[in-house]
Amino acid sequence: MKIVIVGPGAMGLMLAARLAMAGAQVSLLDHRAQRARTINEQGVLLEHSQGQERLAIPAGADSAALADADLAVICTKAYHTQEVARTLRSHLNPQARALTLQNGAENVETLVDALGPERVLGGITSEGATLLGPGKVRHAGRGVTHIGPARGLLDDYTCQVRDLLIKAGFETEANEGVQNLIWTKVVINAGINPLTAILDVLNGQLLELAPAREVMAEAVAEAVAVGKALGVRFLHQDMLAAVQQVARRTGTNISSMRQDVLSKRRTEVAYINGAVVRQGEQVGLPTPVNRTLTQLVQAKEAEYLGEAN
Ligand code: KPL
Repeated sequence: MKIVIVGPGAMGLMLAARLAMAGAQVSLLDHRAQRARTINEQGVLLEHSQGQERLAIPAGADSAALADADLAVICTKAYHTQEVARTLRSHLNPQARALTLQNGAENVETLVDALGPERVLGGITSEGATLLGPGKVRHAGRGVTHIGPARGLLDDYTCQVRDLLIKAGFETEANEGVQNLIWTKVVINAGINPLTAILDVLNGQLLELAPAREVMAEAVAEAVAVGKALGVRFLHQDMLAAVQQVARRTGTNISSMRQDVLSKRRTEVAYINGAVVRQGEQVGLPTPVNRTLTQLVQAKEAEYLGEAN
């Protein structure tokens, strides 16, 4: 299976490296040509608990690379999904499918609008990855990955992708009901990401701070209530315990939102806690804690991006 990973951020690089180490045919697609050239020249450097590997993984900025892919794995920020969906519609091989492993609540719908439900898989992962620089990533904490077809019923293709991820060393399950997966991850990110960005701490440190634990519990309770009102069946009965477990397992990781704030980049808060607020309004549930977390992260963003963002 020829795999094109769209977006060489922390997760994209870590996946590409692990897949390449397992012998998969993998390449990276970036919208920034200069960064793609750097990765092409220097390879991908993966740091992990046992040491480090440098892997030669082809990288480019030409969407034509999608024409002979069998699978496109989307790892870009959620605010790029519309643009990625348009690119996939124009360039992705018609036999190929797209798997989104992005953070955020609405990526599957955007890809389905562009490609149709039969060509889209959604997934979530709690693997921790920290971007160290262009083409450089640290695999900082093991997690679990779940994938499922947007159309609903499990099929051979989804099982093949699951087997590929397992071969690359990821604990992976294939599930039906992609919205259950996506909302499980939205709740995890809503509970961890903004607090780590606001307090400027590692994921694991949240559990050591009593006020952070309290706010996390409130944000999670609101997000779970909204998900349930939307008909979501969460992967875990006790979502707060699940969120705390992810914070523990990725304890030394810098959450993606904190990485964004530290690098003065736009964050995904509007697609995580902001999505909880929007969907809460749809189902008539108040979400004051998620609203406040969204506003606080956006206030930080405004300090470095300016009010216009
Ligand atoms: O998904 C993550 C993120 O940082 O975006 C977690 C699982 C919280 C790991 O840091």
